[in-house]
Amino acid sequence: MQEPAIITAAVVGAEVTRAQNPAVPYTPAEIAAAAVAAGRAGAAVVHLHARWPDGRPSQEAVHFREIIDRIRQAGSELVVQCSTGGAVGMPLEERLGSLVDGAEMGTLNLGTMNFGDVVFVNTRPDIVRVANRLRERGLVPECEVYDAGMLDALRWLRTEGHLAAPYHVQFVLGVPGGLSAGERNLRFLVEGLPEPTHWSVAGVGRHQLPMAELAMRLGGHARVGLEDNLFLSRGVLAGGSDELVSRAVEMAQRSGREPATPEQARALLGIAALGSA
Ligand code: KMH
Ligand code: ZN
Repeated sequence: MQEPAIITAAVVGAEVTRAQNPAVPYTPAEIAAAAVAAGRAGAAVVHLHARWPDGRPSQEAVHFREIIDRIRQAGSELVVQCSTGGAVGMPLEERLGSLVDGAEMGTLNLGTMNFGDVVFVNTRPDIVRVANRLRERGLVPECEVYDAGMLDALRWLRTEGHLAAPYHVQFVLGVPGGLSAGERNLRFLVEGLPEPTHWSVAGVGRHQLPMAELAMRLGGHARVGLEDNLFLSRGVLAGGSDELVSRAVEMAQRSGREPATPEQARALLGIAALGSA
């Protein structure tokens, strides 16, 4: 029996706009609805960002709280993962505003890199600060790895005692400035993990669904959604992240795996059962 596949839905992000795809959610109500729909389609985890009503990225606690409250009010048991990456250019303390009560995981971006034409800054002291904040708040880190050297940062954090299991690794491949998406690169990264751990891949743009399919075959997990990709197929906009999740579910099943329920994802990722804290 193969391990269930954890599908993470990245429903909003910080960069994509409604001008690019009218389905991009902005308000807390819209973001929560997109998350709930993704959960119904088979996602176990939601990767959350927030927006101001005009679409600008927000790391305001009040926005994250409202989104999480609405997700739970709708009866969804999705694992809630809050972004500490925010948007390029945000000061680190502002980025940490997302780590509100109700969050179960938080992202830990493992290095500074070109992010398109701008620089996404994550100095070593920044990374340590985020890791410490996640630990203080009892959140399971998701390590965002955009390039091979970031696995060395992961190893360093482990050695220095800033990071301990359980943690999850997300290979975000295809960001202009990071490692490109492809089978050879993914296999190399998985082999380079410092210890056996659950890993997932988020392919950017047209690489999203092919990388999800590959991850399903290789025994990993996958992230899909509008944050990383606006299209269902060439020239066809996705009507929502839930449509992309449905595709990932089909891919998992073709590989002989079932999509993990939120409860199964919590067990796999070392997160306390909902309501047990
Ligand atoms: N918005 C990107 C610059 C995360 O969520 O932790 C960073 C990002 C990573 O989305
Ligand atoms: Zn993100």
